[in-house]
Amino acid sequence: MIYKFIKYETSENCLTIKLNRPEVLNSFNSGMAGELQHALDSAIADENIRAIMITGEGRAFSAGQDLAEAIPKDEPPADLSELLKKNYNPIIRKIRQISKPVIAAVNGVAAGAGANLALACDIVLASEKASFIQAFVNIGLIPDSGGTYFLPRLVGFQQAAGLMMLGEKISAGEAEKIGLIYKTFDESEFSIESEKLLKKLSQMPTKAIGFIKEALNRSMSNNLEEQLRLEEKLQAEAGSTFDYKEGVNAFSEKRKPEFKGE
Ligand code: LHQ
Repeated sequence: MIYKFIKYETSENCLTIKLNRPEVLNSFNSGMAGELQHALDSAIADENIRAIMITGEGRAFSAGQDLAEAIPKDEPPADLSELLKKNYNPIIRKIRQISKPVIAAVNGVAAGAGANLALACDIVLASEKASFIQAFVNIGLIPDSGGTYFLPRLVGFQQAAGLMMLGEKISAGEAEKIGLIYKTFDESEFSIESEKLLKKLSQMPTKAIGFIKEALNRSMSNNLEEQLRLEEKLQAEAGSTFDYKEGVNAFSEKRKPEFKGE
């Protein structure tokens, strides 16, 4: 597929997906949402891809829904539940279900559904120039794209309520401090560090990372007993991979492991 609104760039076992509508701060029209879904499906199917990064072209990560498309002039208002069903929810499900690590490299402002797309990813890195806004309430809406699920689980009820109800911008540094994101980098280091992490993840035991992701997903709703049983099952699967044998052999032979993702 030839993409118009995103860039799809592979290198060795890495995939970088760049949201590419910089003139409107990479806000989502239906075309971009469809292309991102297609790109994630390709990443799921391509065994060669072992780590994925989502980032933005230009000065923003994403300003969320393209408001010009959501509120067309002289036409009846769009059905917002349909927009969520068709455009955003499939993206959030795919990010959580894909058994490969997905990094959000937040290069600039991340607002509305753009912020919550980032928060659905496994590891969120940000440039010190970046910021996060639960902008929905500022236009009379509620956080969507999984925001009401991920936010309280990431930062607790109080911080989540404040962020969602007030719709104020917070800096990347503040986001790191409250546990909303993993790490912030100086602007000069951000690209290099994001690439480094993407490459590192692509060379790690991909199956184990997929199982870790499954365990994290399920820990959101499981009780301890259910989680202990899940760990038994997933550890048995991890223990039958090539990479487990390779990891143990490399340790005893005092060499660097060469994981294959198998
Ligand atoms: C935009 C946008 C934008 C179009 C900047 N759309 N053009 C789901 C389902 C259904 C319906 C509704 O929503 C959702 C989920 C959502 O995401 S709701 C939340 C939607 N997003 C927002 O409300 C954020 C709106 N944007 C902003 O508040 C600001 O642009 C931020 C704080 C992101 C950045 O501010 P600045 O750095 O000052 O940039 P700017 O405002 O000057 O924007 C630059 C250009 O980008 C500008 O166009 P222009 O032609 O004047 O240069 C904006 O109109 C355009 N743009 N966001 N979401």
